[in-house]
Amino acid sequence: MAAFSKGYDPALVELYFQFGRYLLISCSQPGGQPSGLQGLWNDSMTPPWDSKYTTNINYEMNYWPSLLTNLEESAEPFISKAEALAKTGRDAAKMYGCRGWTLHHNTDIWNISGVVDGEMFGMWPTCSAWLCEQLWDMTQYAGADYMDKLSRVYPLMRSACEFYVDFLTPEPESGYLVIAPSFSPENNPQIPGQKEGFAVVFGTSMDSQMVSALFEHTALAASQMGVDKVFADTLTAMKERIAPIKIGKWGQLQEWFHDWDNPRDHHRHVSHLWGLYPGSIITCDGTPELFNAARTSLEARGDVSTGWSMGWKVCLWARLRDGNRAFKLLTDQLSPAPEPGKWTMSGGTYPNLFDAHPPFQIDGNFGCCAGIAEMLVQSHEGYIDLLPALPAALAAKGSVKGLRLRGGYVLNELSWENGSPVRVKISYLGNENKCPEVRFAGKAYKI
Ligand code: FUC
Repeated sequence: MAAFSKGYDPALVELYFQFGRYLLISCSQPGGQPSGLQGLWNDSMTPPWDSKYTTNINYEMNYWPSLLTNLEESAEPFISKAEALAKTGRDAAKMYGCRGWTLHHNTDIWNISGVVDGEMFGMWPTCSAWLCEQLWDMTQYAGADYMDKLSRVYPLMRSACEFYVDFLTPEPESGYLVIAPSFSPENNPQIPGQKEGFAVVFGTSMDSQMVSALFEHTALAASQMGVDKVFADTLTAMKERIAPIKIGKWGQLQEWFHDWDNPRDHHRHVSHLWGLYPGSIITCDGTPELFNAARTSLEARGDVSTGWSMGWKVCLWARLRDGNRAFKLLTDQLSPAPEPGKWTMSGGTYPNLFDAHPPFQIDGNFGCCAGIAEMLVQSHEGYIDLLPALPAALAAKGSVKGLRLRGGYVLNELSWENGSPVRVKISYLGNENKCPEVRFAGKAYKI
Protein backbone atom coordinates (compact mmCIF):
# COMPACT_ATOMS: atom_id res chain seq x y z
CA MET A 1 0.00 0.00 0.00
CA ALA A 2 2.87 2.39 0.85
CA ALA A 3 4.17 1.93 -2.71
CA PHE A 4 0.74 2.24 -4.34
CA SER A 5 0.94 5.96 -5.02
CA LYS A 6 4.23 5.41 -6.84
CA GLY A 7 3.26 2.36 -8.88
CA TYR A 8 -0.57 2.30 -9.23
CA ASP A 9 -0.90 -1.48 -8.91
CA PRO A 10 -4.31 -2.23 -10.54
CA ALA A 11 -4.46 -5.51 -8.63
CA LEU A 12 -4.60 -3.56 -5.35
CA VAL A 13 -7.56 -1.58 -6.71
CA GLU A 14 -9.32 -4.84 -7.53
CA LEU A 15 -8.49 -6.28 -4.10
CA TYR A 16 -9.72 -3.12 -2.34
CA PHE A 17 -12.96 -3.16 -4.38
CA GLN A 18 -13.65 -6.84 -3.61
CA PHE A 19 -12.68 -6.31 0.04
CA GLY A 20 -15.33 -3.60 0.26
CA ARG A 21 -17.92 -6.04 -1.08
CA TYR A 22 -16.67 -8.73 1.32
CA LEU A 23 -17.00 -6.33 4.28
CA LEU A 24 -20.57 -5.46 3.32
CA ILE A 25 -21.50 -9.14 2.96
CA SER A 26 -19.91 -9.79 6.35
CA CYS A 27 -21.54 -6.97 8.32
CA SER A 28 -25.03 -6.61 6.80
CA GLN A 29 -27.09 -9.75 6.48
CA PRO A 30 -30.90 -10.13 6.18
CA GLY A 31 -32.36 -10.43 9.70
CA GLY A 32 -29.34 -8.68 11.25
CA GLN A 33 -28.56 -5.10 12.19
CA PRO A 34 -27.33 -2.72 9.50
CA SER A 35 -23.66 -1.77 9.32
CA GLY A 36 -22.78 0.78 12.00
CA LEU A 37 -19.73 3.04 12.06
CA GLN A 38 -17.45 0.04 12.58
CA GLY A 39 -19.54 -2.45 10.61
CA LEU A 40 -20.00 -5.16 13.23
CA TRP A 41 -16.46 -4.88 14.48
CA ASN A 42 -16.39 -2.67 17.53
CA ASP A 43 -14.18 -3.97 20.36
CA SER A 44 -14.56 -1.05 22.75
CA MET A 45 -16.98 -0.29 25.57
CA THR A 46 -16.41 3.40 24.83
CA PRO A 47 -16.35 3.29 21.02
CA PRO A 48 -15.83 6.24 18.68
CA TRP A 49 -19.11 8.11 18.35
CA ASP A 50 -20.77 5.38 20.44
CA SER A 51 -20.56 2.93 17.49
CA LYS A 52 -23.96 4.25 16.39
CA TYR A 53 -25.39 5.30 13.02
CA THR A 54 -24.41 8.85 12.10
CA THR A 55 -27.05 9.65 9.50
CA ASN A 56 -25.72 12.89 8.01
CA ILE A 57 -23.42 10.90 5.70
CA ASN A 58 -21.77 7.87 7.33
CA TYR A 59 -24.72 5.49 7.60
CA GLU A 60 -25.95 6.19 4.07
CA MET A 61 -22.44 5.74 2.61
CA ASN A 62 -22.28 2.22 4.08
CA TYR A 63 -24.93 1.18 1.54
CA TRP A 64 -23.74 2.94 -1.61
CA PRO A 65 -22.23 -0.31 -3.01
CA SER A 66 -25.16 -2.57 -2.05
CA LEU A 67 -27.24 -2.59 -5.28
CA LEU A 68 -24.53 -1.28 -7.63
CA THR A 69 -22.09 -4.10 -6.82
CA ASN A 70 -24.84 -6.76 -6.85
CA LEU A 71 -25.21 -7.31 -3.10
CA GLU A 72 -28.95 -6.63 -2.84
CA GLU A 73 -29.35 -8.94 0.16
CA SER A 74 -27.01 -6.69 2.16
CA ALA A 75 -29.51 -3.83 1.79
CA GLU A 76 -32.24 -5.63 3.73
CA PRO A 77 -31.11 -4.39 7.18
CA PHE A 78 -30.96 -0.82 5.79
CA ILE A 79 -34.54 -1.07 4.48
CA SER A 80 -35.95 -2.69 7.61
CA LYS A 81 -34.26 -0.10 9.84
CA ALA A 82 -35.83 2.64 7.72
CA GLU A 83 -39.23 1.00 8.33
CA ALA A 84 -38.57 1.08 12.07
CA LEU A 85 -37.36 4.70 11.93
CA ALA A 86 -40.52 5.67 10.06
CA LYS A 87 -42.38 4.66 13.23
CA THR A 88 -40.13 6.27 15.86
CA GLY A 89 -39.62 9.23 13.54
CA ARG A 90 -43.26 10.20 14.00
CA ASP A 91 -42.28 11.44 17.47
CA ALA A 92 -39.62 13.70 15.94
CA ALA A 93 -42.20 15.08 13.49
CA LYS A 94 -44.67 15.71 16.34
CA MET A 95 -41.92 17.66 18.13
CA TYR A 96 -42.27 20.16 15.25
CA GLY A 97 -46.06 19.87 15.13
CA CYS A 98 -45.92 18.02 11.81
CA ARG A 99 -47.40 14.85 10.34
CA GLY A 100 -45.30 12.05 8.92
CA TRP A 101 -41.80 11.17 10.12
CA THR A 102 -38.30 12.49 10.15
CA LEU A 103 -34.90 11.82 11.69
CA HIS A 104 -31.98 13.96 12.79
CA HIS A 105 -28.23 13.41 12.39
CA ASN A 106 -27.82 10.32 14.54
CA THR A 107 -29.65 7.17 15.54
CA ASP A 108 -28.89 3.94 17.37
CA ILE A 109 -30.01 0.37 17.76
CA TRP A 110 -33.21 1.63 19.46
CA ASN A 111 -34.00 3.91 16.48
CA ILE A 112 -34.03 7.22 18.35
CA SER A 113 -35.17 10.01 16.03
CA GLY A 114 -34.90 13.28 17.97
CA VAL A 115 -32.24 15.94 18.31
CA VAL A 116 -29.07 14.64 20.00
CA ASP A 117 -25.51 15.84 20.67
CA GLY A 118 -24.46 19.47 20.22
CA GLU A 119 -26.31 22.13 18.22
CA MET A 120 -23.58 21.97 15.56
CA PHE A 121 -24.63 18.38 14.85
CA GLY A 122 -28.12 17.83 16.16
CA MET A 123 -30.30 20.54 14.61
CA TRP A 124 -30.55 18.84 11.21
CA PRO A 125 -34.16 17.63 10.66
CA THR A 126 -34.04 16.29 7.08
CA CYS A 127 -32.59 12.81 7.34
CA SER A 128 -35.85 11.09 6.38
CA ALA A 129 -35.48 12.76 2.98
CA TRP A 130 -32.00 11.25 2.53
CA LEU A 131 -33.01 7.77 3.66
CA CYS A 132 -36.11 7.78 1.42
CA GLU A 133 -34.12 9.03 -1.55
CA GLN A 134 -31.69 6.15 -1.02
CA LEU A 135 -34.60 3.69 -0.78
CA TRP A 136 -36.08 5.12 -4.00
CA ASP A 137 -32.70 4.79 -5.75
CA MET A 138 -32.46 1.16 -4.65
CA THR A 139 -35.81 0.43 -6.35
CA GLN A 140 -34.44 1.82 -9.64
CA TYR A 141 -32.16 -1.23 -9.95
CA ALA A 142 -35.17 -3.58 -9.99
CA GLY A 143 -36.32 -5.32 -13.18
CA ALA A 144 -39.55 -7.30 -13.47
CA ASP A 145 -40.12 -7.02 -9.68
CA TYR A 146 -39.98 -3.21 -9.71
CA MET A 147 -43.54 -2.70 -8.47
CA ASP A 148 -42.98 -5.11 -5.57
CA LYS A 149 -39.86 -3.19 -4.52
CA LEU A 150 -41.59 0.17 -4.97
CA SER A 151 -44.70 -0.77 -3.00
CA ARG A 152 -42.52 -1.60 0.03
CA VAL A 153 -40.80 1.78 0.19
CA TYR A 154 -43.57 4.06 -1.11
CA PRO A 155 -45.37 4.36 2.27
CA LEU A 156 -42.12 5.56 3.89
CA MET A 157 -41.60 8.12 1.11
CA ARG A 158 -45.19 9.33 1.33
CA SER A 159 -45.08 9.73 5.10
CA ALA A 160 -41.74 11.57 4.94
CA CYS A 161 -43.29 13.94 2.38
CA GLU A 162 -46.14 14.67 4.79
CA PHE A 163 -43.52 15.96 7.25
CA TYR A 164 -41.95 18.28 4.67
CA VAL A 165 -45.30 19.52 3.37
CA ASP A 166 -45.97 20.67 6.95
CA PHE A 167 -42.40 21.75 7.82
CA LEU A 168 -41.39 23.82 4.77
CA THR A 169 -41.83 27.55 5.36
CA PRO A 170 -41.70 30.57 3.02
CA GLU A 171 -38.55 32.67 3.28
CA PRO A 172 -39.87 36.25 3.82
CA GLU A 173 -37.92 38.10 1.12
CA SER A 174 -37.95 35.61 -1.75
CA GLY A 175 -41.02 33.57 -0.83
CA TYR A 176 -39.09 30.41 -1.59
CA LEU A 177 -40.03 27.42 0.56
CA VAL A 178 -37.14 26.51 2.84
CA ILE A 179 -36.27 24.12 5.65
CA ALA A 180 -35.77 26.05 8.90
CA PRO A 181 -34.16 25.64 11.38
CA SER A 182 -31.42 23.46 9.98
CA PHE A 183 -27.84 23.61 8.82
CA SER A 184 -25.48 22.08 6.31
CA PRO A 185 -24.23 19.05 8.26
CA GLU A 186 -21.58 20.05 10.78
CA ASN A 187 -20.44 23.05 8.80
CA ASN A 188 -20.95 26.74 9.35
CA PRO A 189 -20.57 29.70 7.00
CA GLN A 190 -17.22 31.45 7.32
CA ILE A 191 -18.36 34.86 6.19
CA PRO A 192 -15.41 37.20 5.57
CA GLY A 193 -15.46 39.94 8.20
CA GLN A 194 -18.04 38.15 10.34
CA LYS A 195 -16.38 37.59 13.71
CA GLU A 196 -18.75 35.18 15.40
CA GLY A 197 -19.49 31.88 13.68
CA PHE A 198 -23.02 30.50 13.59
CA ALA A 199 -24.41 27.20 12.44
CA VAL A 200 -28.19 27.12 12.64
CA VAL A 201 -29.54 28.58 9.39
CA PHE A 202 -32.38 28.08 6.92
CA GLY A 203 -32.58 26.99 3.29
CA THR A 204 -29.32 25.07 2.95
CA SER A 205 -28.73 23.70 -0.54
CA MET A 206 -28.57 20.09 0.66
CA ASP A 207 -31.98 20.32 2.33
CA SER A 208 -33.58 21.93 -0.72
CA GLN A 209 -31.98 19.38 -3.06
CA MET A 210 -33.07 16.34 -1.07
CA VAL A 211 -36.62 17.51 -0.36
CA SER A 212 -37.15 18.58 -3.99
CA ALA A 213 -35.92 15.21 -5.20
CA LEU A 214 -38.10 13.39 -2.68
CA PHE A 215 -41.22 15.33 -3.76
CA GLU A 216 -40.50 14.58 -7.42
CA HIS A 217 -39.82 10.88 -6.89
CA THR A 218 -42.77 10.38 -4.53
CA ALA A 219 -45.14 12.01 -7.02
CA LEU A 220 -43.69 9.77 -9.75
CA ALA A 221 -44.04 6.68 -7.56
CA ALA A 222 -47.66 7.59 -6.78
CA SER A 223 -48.48 7.83 -10.47
CA GLN A 224 -46.69 4.53 -11.21
CA MET A 225 -48.75 2.91 -8.47
CA GLY A 226 -51.96 4.69 -9.49
CA VAL A 227 -52.54 6.16 -6.00
CA ASP A 228 -52.64 9.49 -4.09
CA LYS A 229 -53.22 11.73 -7.12
CA VAL A 230 -54.23 14.79 -5.07
CA PHE A 231 -51.26 14.40 -2.70
CA ALA A 232 -48.93 13.87 -5.65
CA ASP A 233 -50.22 17.07 -7.26
CA THR A 234 -49.54 18.91 -3.97
CA LEU A 235 -45.95 17.66 -4.00
CA THR A 236 -45.45 18.67 -7.62
CA ALA A 237 -46.78 22.17 -6.96
CA MET A 238 -44.73 22.64 -3.77
CA LYS A 239 -41.55 21.37 -5.42
CA GLU A 240 -41.66 24.31 -7.81
CA ARG A 241 -41.63 26.72 -4.83
CA ILE A 242 -38.64 25.18 -3.00
CA ALA A 243 -35.51 27.38 -3.05
CA PRO A 244 -33.45 26.55 -6.17
CA ILE A 245 -29.83 25.44 -6.25
CA LYS A 246 -27.80 28.62 -6.69
CA ILE A 247 -24.44 29.52 -8.24
CA GLY A 248 -22.45 32.08 -6.23
CA LYS A 249 -20.01 34.88 -6.94
CA TRP A 250 -16.95 32.70 -7.51
CA GLY A 251 -18.84 30.24 -9.71
CA GLN A 252 -19.46 27.82 -6.85
CA LEU A 253 -22.52 25.77 -6.15
CA GLN A 254 -23.80 27.54 -3.04
CA GLU A 255 -23.90 25.51 0.16
CA TRP A 256 -26.05 28.18 1.85
CA PHE A 257 -29.20 30.11 0.93
CA HIS A 258 -27.10 33.29 0.68
CA ASP A 259 -23.78 33.60 -1.18
CA TRP A 260 -21.69 32.92 1.91
CA ASP A 261 -19.38 30.17 0.63
CA ASN A 262 -15.75 30.70 1.50
CA PRO A 263 -13.36 29.34 -1.18
CA ARG A 264 -10.93 28.46 1.60
CA ASP A 265 -13.49 26.27 3.37
CA HIS A 266 -12.06 22.73 3.34
CA HIS A 267 -14.72 21.15 5.54
CA ARG A 268 -14.91 17.33 5.30
CA HIS A 269 -18.67 17.37 4.60
CA VAL A 270 -19.53 18.26 0.98
CA SER A 271 -23.29 18.20 1.66
CA HIS A 272 -24.17 20.80 -0.99
CA LEU A 273 -22.93 18.31 -3.63
CA TRP A 274 -25.50 15.69 -2.56
CA GLY A 275 -27.36 16.27 -5.85
CA LEU A 276 -24.27 15.25 -7.85
CA TYR A 277 -23.71 12.12 -5.75
CA PRO A 278 -25.39 10.14 -4.26
CA GLY A 279 -28.32 12.13 -5.69
CA SER A 280 -28.81 12.40 -9.45
CA ILE A 281 -30.31 15.87 -9.86
CA ILE A 282 -27.06 17.57 -10.87
CA THR A 283 -25.98 15.97 -14.14
CA CYS A 284 -23.76 16.72 -17.12
CA ASP A 285 -26.58 16.47 -19.66
CA GLY A 286 -29.46 17.78 -17.57
CA THR A 287 -27.97 20.69 -15.58
CA PRO A 288 -24.61 21.61 -17.16
CA GLU A 289 -24.25 24.93 -15.31
CA LEU A 290 -24.81 23.29 -11.92
CA PHE A 291 -22.55 20.40 -12.99
CA ASN A 292 -19.73 22.87 -13.63
CA ALA A 293 -20.43 24.83 -10.45
CA ALA A 294 -20.29 21.58 -8.49
CA ARG A 295 -16.82 20.96 -9.91
CA THR A 296 -15.75 24.45 -8.81
CA SER A 297 -17.02 23.77 -5.28
CA LEU A 298 -15.39 20.36 -5.08
CA GLU A 299 -12.08 21.71 -6.34
CA ALA A 300 -12.15 24.42 -3.67
CA ARG A 301 -13.01 21.91 -0.89
CA GLY A 302 -9.70 20.14 -1.48
CA ASP A 303 -8.75 16.47 -1.47
CA VAL A 304 -7.21 14.98 1.65
CA SER A 305 -9.65 14.69 4.53
CA THR A 306 -11.24 11.94 6.62
CA GLY A 307 -11.48 8.52 4.99
CA TRP A 308 -15.24 8.75 4.39
CA SER A 309 -14.85 12.27 2.94
CA MET A 310 -12.31 11.00 0.42
CA GLY A 311 -14.60 8.05 -0.37
CA TRP A 312 -17.37 10.53 -1.16
CA LYS A 313 -14.96 12.57 -3.32
CA VAL A 314 -13.98 9.46 -5.33
CA CYS A 315 -17.67 9.11 -6.21
CA LEU A 316 -18.10 12.84 -6.90
CA TRP A 317 -15.08 13.10 -9.23
CA ALA A 318 -16.28 9.95 -11.01
CA ARG A 319 -19.69 11.57 -11.50
CA LEU A 320 -17.84 14.63 -12.86
CA ARG A 321 -16.31 12.14 -15.36
CA ASP A 322 -12.80 12.97 -14.17
CA GLY A 323 -11.35 9.51 -13.69
CA ASN A 324 -7.81 10.64 -13.03
CA ARG A 325 -8.92 12.94 -10.19
CA ALA A 326 -11.14 10.21 -8.78
CA PHE A 327 -8.13 7.88 -8.89
CA LYS A 328 -6.00 10.50 -7.18
CA LEU A 329 -8.48 10.57 -4.30
CA LEU A 330 -8.39 6.76 -4.22
CA THR A 331 -4.62 6.97 -3.98
CA ASP A 332 -4.90 9.52 -1.16
CA GLN A 333 -7.17 7.09 0.68
CA LEU A 334 -5.12 3.97 -0.18
CA SER A 335 -2.12 5.28 1.71
CA PRO A 336 -0.94 4.24 5.19
CA ALA A 337 -3.04 5.67 8.03
CA PRO A 338 -1.52 6.87 11.30
CA GLU A 339 -1.04 4.15 13.93
CA PRO A 340 -4.30 2.87 15.47
CA GLY A 341 -5.73 4.89 18.29
CA LYS A 342 -4.87 8.26 16.78
CA TRP A 343 -7.85 10.55 16.17
CA THR A 344 -7.26 12.85 13.18
CA MET A 345 -9.06 14.07 10.05
CA SER A 346 -6.42 12.70 7.68
CA GLY A 347 -8.03 9.51 6.35
CA GLY A 348 -5.89 6.73 4.95
CA THR A 349 -6.03 2.95 5.30
CA TYR A 350 -4.77 0.57 7.98
CA PRO A 351 -2.58 -2.45 7.06
CA ASN A 352 -5.67 -4.69 7.15
CA LEU A 353 -7.26 -2.40 4.50
CA PHE A 354 -9.80 -0.99 7.00
CA ASP A 355 -10.65 2.66 6.48
CA ALA A 356 -9.33 5.29 8.87
CA HIS A 357 -11.22 8.36 9.88
CA PRO A 358 -8.94 7.99 11.95
CA PRO A 359 -9.80 6.03 14.09
CA PHE A 360 -11.23 2.99 12.27
CA GLN A 361 -14.50 3.80 10.53
CA ILE A 362 -15.80 1.45 7.85
CA ASP A 363 -17.69 3.92 5.64
CA GLY A 364 -14.59 4.89 3.63
CA ASN A 365 -14.26 1.28 2.47
CA PHE A 366 -17.81 1.37 1.14
CA GLY A 367 -17.56 4.86 -0.36
CA CYS A 368 -14.42 3.90 -2.30
CA CYS A 369 -15.94 0.58 -3.40
CA ALA A 370 -18.92 2.42 -4.89
CA GLY A 371 -16.59 5.01 -6.37
CA ILE A 372 -14.48 2.41 -8.20
CA ALA A 373 -17.64 0.98 -9.78
CA GLU A 374 -18.80 4.54 -10.64
CA MET A 375 -15.58 5.02 -12.63
CA LEU A 376 -16.47 2.02 -14.81
CA VAL A 377 -20.19 2.44 -15.47
CA GLN A 378 -22.98 4.87 -14.61
CA SER A 379 -26.73 4.57 -15.08
CA HIS A 380 -28.30 7.59 -13.34
CA GLU A 381 -29.08 9.72 -16.43
CA GLY A 382 -31.50 7.31 -18.12
CA TYR A 383 -28.87 5.44 -20.15
CA ILE A 384 -25.90 3.17 -19.48
CA ASP A 385 -22.65 5.11 -19.71
CA LEU A 386 -19.63 2.87 -20.25
CA LEU A 387 -16.24 3.84 -18.81
CA PRO A 388 -17.39 7.39 -17.98
CA ALA A 389 -14.44 8.04 -15.65
CA LEU A 390 -11.80 5.43 -16.49
CA PRO A 391 -8.49 6.55 -14.96
CA ALA A 392 -5.39 6.41 -17.16
CA ALA A 393 -3.86 4.09 -14.56
CA LEU A 394 -6.52 1.45 -15.36
CA ALA A 395 -7.09 2.17 -19.06
CA ALA A 396 -4.59 -0.20 -20.68
CA LYS A 397 -6.65 -3.34 -20.12
CA GLY A 398 -9.28 -4.44 -17.69
CA SER A 399 -12.67 -5.99 -17.14
CA VAL A 400 -15.55 -6.07 -14.71
CA LYS A 401 -18.58 -8.32 -14.51
CA GLY A 402 -21.83 -8.47 -12.59
CA LEU A 403 -22.46 -4.82 -11.70
CA ARG A 404 -26.15 -3.90 -11.32
CA LEU A 405 -27.55 -0.94 -13.28
CA ARG A 406 -30.64 1.22 -12.92
CA GLY A 407 -33.46 0.19 -15.23
CA GLY A 408 -33.15 -3.43 -14.09
CA TYR A 409 -30.02 -4.31 -16.05
CA VAL A 410 -26.92 -6.31 -15.18
CA LEU A 411 -23.54 -5.53 -16.73
CA ASN A 412 -22.69 -9.20 -17.25
CA GLU A 413 -19.38 -8.27 -18.77
CA LEU A 414 -17.40 -5.19 -19.74
CA SER A 415 -13.82 -5.55 -20.91
CA TRP A 416 -11.68 -2.78 -22.32
CA GLU A 417 -8.31 -2.16 -23.94
CA ASN A 418 -6.55 1.19 -24.39
CA GLY A 419 -9.49 2.93 -22.75
CA SER A 420 -12.20 1.58 -25.10
CA PRO A 421 -14.75 -1.20 -24.58
CA VAL A 422 -13.92 -4.39 -26.50
CA ARG A 423 -16.71 -6.62 -25.18
CA VAL A 424 -19.98 -5.69 -23.51
CA LYS A 425 -22.76 -8.03 -22.36
CA ILE A 426 -25.87 -6.64 -20.68
CA SER A 427 -29.00 -8.49 -19.58
CA TYR A 428 -32.36 -7.45 -18.13
CA LEU A 429 -33.69 -8.82 -14.84
CA GLY A 430 -36.95 -10.12 -16.29
CA ASN A 431 -38.47 -11.92 -19.26
CA GLU A 432 -39.10 -8.82 -21.33
CA ASN A 433 -36.67 -8.23 -24.15
CA LYS A 434 -35.64 -4.74 -22.98
CA CYS A 435 -32.67 -3.06 -24.67
CA PRO A 436 -31.14 -0.05 -22.91
CA GLU A 437 -29.55 2.95 -24.55
CA VAL A 438 -25.79 2.47 -24.16
CA ARG A 439 -23.21 5.26 -24.57
CA PHE A 440 -19.46 5.43 -24.64
CA ALA A 441 -17.58 8.74 -24.84
CA GLY A 442 -20.83 10.54 -25.59
CA LYS A 443 -21.77 8.33 -28.57
CA ALA A 444 -24.91 6.14 -28.40
CA TYR A 445 -24.81 2.47 -29.41
CA LYS A 446 -27.68 0.03 -29.95
CA ILE A 447 -26.86 -3.39 -28.56
C1 FUC B 1 -19.89 12.81 11.58
C2 FUC B 1 -18.61 13.20 10.83
C3 FUC B 1 -17.38 12.80 11.60
C4 FUC B 1 -17.45 11.30 11.96
C5 FUC B 1 -18.76 11.01 12.71
C6 FUC B 1 -18.94 9.51 12.94
O1 FUC B 1 -20.00 13.57 12.73
O2 FUC B 1 -18.59 14.60 10.60
O3 FUC B 1 -16.23 13.06 10.80
O4 FUC B 1 -17.39 10.55 10.77
O5 FUC B 1 -19.87 11.43 11.93
